[in-house]
Amino acid sequence: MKHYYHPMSRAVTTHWMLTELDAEHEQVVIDYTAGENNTPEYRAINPMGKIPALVDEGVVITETAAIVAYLADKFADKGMAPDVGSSQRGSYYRYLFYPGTTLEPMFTFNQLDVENLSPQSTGWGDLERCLQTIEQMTPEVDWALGPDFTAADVVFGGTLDFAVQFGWLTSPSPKVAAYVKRIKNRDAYRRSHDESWH
Ligand SMILES: N[C@@H](CCC(=O)N[C@@H](CS)C(=O)NCC(=O)O)C(=O)O
Repeated sequence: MKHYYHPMSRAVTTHWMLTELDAEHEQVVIDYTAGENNTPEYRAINPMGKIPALVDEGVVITETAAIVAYLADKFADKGMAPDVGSSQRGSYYRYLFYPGTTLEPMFTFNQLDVENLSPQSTGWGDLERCLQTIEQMTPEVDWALGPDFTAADVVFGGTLDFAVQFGWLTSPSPKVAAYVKRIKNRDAYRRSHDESWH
């Protein structure tokens, strides 16, 4: 597997997942600050010019959540995804999809301070609705799906961690702050993130 990565990017989340799994891979640093993501070679892998990307047996996987979910299934013996067909799998998908489809656009639009967006017609509603949902989805103790840490935490918890780190989420509730702290205390998190994140 080739993992296309940069330490100051969303690829830290996929790198963290690879570290949680102890998955053997080749790390290819793409310095997007120097335009290395815009070469024809890299655009052939991901026409979006975005990192992370994972190439496994000739198949390209892009999108952080898709890479994390793919790895959880590939290394199923590590127990980072609930069984297909189980009801927990439904909750799992919610944690996997919600951050990319709803939280990320909401945080982006919120930063841009765009006016006149109707929460009824935008898929991400608005900040207030998202904050209530984050609060409801954040576990009081342990992890998103219960006592076991799963890929749901890498995607959902990773997004909350990013949001706090980059000031998109300025006043996390005590419950959210405690969950992010539990995430940051994981050994694999600490091994995969620069000290400035710890
Ligand atoms: N939807 C993508 C977003 C990835 C993304 O935005 N990556 C940024 C770095 S965090 C990037 O590659 N930016 C370089 C560019 O767009 O030129 C995902 O979830 O993986």
